[in-house]
Amino acid sequence: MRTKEDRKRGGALGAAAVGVAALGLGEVVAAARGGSLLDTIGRAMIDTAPIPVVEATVAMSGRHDKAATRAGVGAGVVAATAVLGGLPGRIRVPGALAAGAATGALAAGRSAAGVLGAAAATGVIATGLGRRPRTVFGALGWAAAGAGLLGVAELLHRDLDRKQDTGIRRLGALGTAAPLPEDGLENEPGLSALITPEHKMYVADVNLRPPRIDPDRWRLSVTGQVAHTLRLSLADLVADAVDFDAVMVCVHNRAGEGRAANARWSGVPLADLLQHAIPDAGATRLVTRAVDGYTISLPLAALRSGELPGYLVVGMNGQPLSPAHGFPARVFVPGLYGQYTGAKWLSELELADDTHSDYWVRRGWTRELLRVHPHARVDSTLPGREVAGTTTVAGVAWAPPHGVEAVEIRVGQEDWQSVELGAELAPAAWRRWRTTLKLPAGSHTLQVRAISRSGLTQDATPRPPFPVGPTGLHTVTVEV
Ligand SMILES: Nc1nc2c(c(=O)[nH]1)N[C@H]1C(S)=C(S)[C@@H](COP(=O)(O)O)O[C@H]1N2
Ligand SMILES: [Mo]
Repeated sequence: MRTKEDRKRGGALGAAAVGVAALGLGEVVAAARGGSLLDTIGRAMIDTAPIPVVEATVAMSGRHDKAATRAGVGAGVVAATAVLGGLPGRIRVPGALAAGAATGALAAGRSAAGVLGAAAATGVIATGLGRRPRTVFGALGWAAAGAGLLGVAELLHRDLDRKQDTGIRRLGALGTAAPLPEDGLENEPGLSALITPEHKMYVADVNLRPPRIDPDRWRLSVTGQVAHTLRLSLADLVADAVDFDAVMVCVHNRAGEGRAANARWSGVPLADLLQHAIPDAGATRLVTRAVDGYTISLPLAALRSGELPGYLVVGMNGQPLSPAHGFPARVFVPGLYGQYTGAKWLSELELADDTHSDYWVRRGWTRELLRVHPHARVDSTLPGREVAGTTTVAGVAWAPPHGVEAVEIRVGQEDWQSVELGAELAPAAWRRWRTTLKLPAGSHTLQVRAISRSGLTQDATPRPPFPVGPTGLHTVTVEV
């Protein structure tokens, strides 16, 4: 005999299964319009989460923050449906409609596809909770239908991604195929590549999926307080692009982490572009605005004087930008943290005055430009190949835009000693380094620090990314 408790439990399971089905239909409906219900809800959460929550999530989830957020949102929708299913019969459907309306309101202004997805999911929940599956088989049926629909949505996204990739590939390589640069530290096992391949570059942004942009229809407008409004096509920009080598670093990159990448970028110097537009006298900031609604603004005077060497970037490592890294164009100022360096997926450059406030500034980050702190990272500690009983330590260091003057290492509390540096690609690029130590048997703590050509020594005090960027030394332990 089924007890009341059993029925309740079975009911929650059935309601959760309805949640999976709702999510599935919501995702298919949104995907048919190029969007995603989950991603829209996730983005709304990212847009509104208090800074300590954002910081904790970034610190915990590392490179998988997007997958973790999406899974968390999906679990949340299913759990919320189970809770709705537990409500007394009379208020179950009104409750579902209210929750659906709230979700639709979150999605409105963010994604029309997300709103449609929310409406479809609400319809499934409102109907499903009325005639909720009462047997395990019934629940499995709803869950299986939901899983199938999620699979269909994924296929639709893959198809859109394939079309985007084809569009990008059609553009061909950028510039002449230059041979890969070398710095003399080739063949060092475990050491980062001098130029980070695109697929190994970290991805950091507020979206769960990169926006898709049709290169043929895309135009960059230069607007606001300017004498000449410009509308530029990708071909216009590619024609004026020059190559430069620089490291991009996320402000969340703590000592030793991998949220940094060194690339050969192609871009149009912003100083040149601004000369064509002729900013009004009252304009003080260049707002880089993206299709994801994100903005980062930069001080105009420093861009025009060259003190901030900014570029409108259209290529990375000889190829157009990839979708994840901002196709078709982004702004990059070597020496500023990613969060301050300019937007990916650019839609507009707007000349504005100081009343403009950026996405992360409105959220509590400083208005001051955050400059990349000098940093050295250990990539590998391996037995020396030339002399038995030695340890070879190798890594990368950066101090953009001035360059790395020296990298030093210390064993335990011993004196700092200099290491061998690879050839410098460019002052704004990262520089590889290597040294061979003779260490007695046992366990040793190694620390490294970078010294910039502008005279800054890497700050050893451990500090978290918020509010001015992390400091502290990369510390590793080796067993000999
Ligand atoms: N449009 C847009 N641009 C953006 C962001 C974003 O969320 N949206 N994130 C910024 C941050 S915080 C960083 S660290 C860099 C990361 O660039 P990458 O993903 O190519 O490494 O992009 C910046 N540009
Ligand atoms: Mo970042």
